[in-house]
Amino acid sequence: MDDTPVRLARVGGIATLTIDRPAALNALNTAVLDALAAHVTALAVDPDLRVVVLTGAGTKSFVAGADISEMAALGPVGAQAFARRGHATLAALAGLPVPVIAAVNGFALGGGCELTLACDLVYAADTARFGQPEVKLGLIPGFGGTQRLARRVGAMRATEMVLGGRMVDATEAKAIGLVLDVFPAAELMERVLERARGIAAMGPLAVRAAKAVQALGLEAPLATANAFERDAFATLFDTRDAQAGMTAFLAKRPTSFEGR
Ligand code: CO8
Repeated sequence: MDDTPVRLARVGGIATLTIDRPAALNALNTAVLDALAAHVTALAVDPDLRVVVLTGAGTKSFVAGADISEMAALGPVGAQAFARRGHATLAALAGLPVPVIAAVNGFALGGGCELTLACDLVYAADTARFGQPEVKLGLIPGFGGTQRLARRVGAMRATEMVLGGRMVDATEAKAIGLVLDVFPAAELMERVLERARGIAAMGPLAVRAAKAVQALGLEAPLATANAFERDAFATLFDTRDAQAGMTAFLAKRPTSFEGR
């Protein structure tokens, strides 16, 4: 039996990673973080990869946070190492060259909410609930939640979530920009895969360039960011995909991209 805590399924260019520890509501322990990191490292250098979808096993939880039983035994030195492991894994996930989509099938709490924040697109089941409840444990978010949450939903809403530990349901999560769309739980994966297939059908070099330019640009002054865009735009004209895409448009026929 395959007992890895993170399963990888590949259909064409779409890789689905499923965090599979349902007995602990898919909580992130060292084994899960290491398995996730190993998959991400391999996917990062896969030229045929188009989209990554991330979800949790079962119907109740996406990820209910960092593993509290593992954390309870840590002192500051161990906690520093655990936080570094989490930060490195989430940074590698966020830094994948293709879009990463979270399909949030239930609780996304603490490190689970932070995991969604490292994804480019977040879709949720109507049963999903989000929160940063670390303050209830006498802690603060340790996998980037104090930083990425404010960048995604704005500082004041993030402050309320991080300081108050209140959970938000899927409808509120959509209203505040934590989630892009909410689907009936039974339809979540199919609807997310539909979106993933839509992106996977686009020019893959263009999709990668758009993600990279936007991510870099958001960290840079606007003039620098626009310069990144101009260069990436121009470089794409040297690809067969761009030539094929524009030629096909003018000939009024569909294109299939080669990724070259
Ligand atoms: N860690 C470990 N085990 C967990 C976790 C978790 N985060 N969440 C749930 N479980 C386990 C429960 O202990 C339980 O195990 P068992 O059956 O052996 O008793 C099983 O999963 C089922 O959980 P419940 O019985 O509690 O299920 P309920 O439906 O009653 O409640 C909840 C569901 C509301 C999700 C509840 O389980 C809960 O509150 N979980 C904890 C949520 C939480 O506080 N998450 C944040 C953790 S802290 C964090 O993520 C910090 C991230 C950065 C760390 C940086 C490192 C230094």
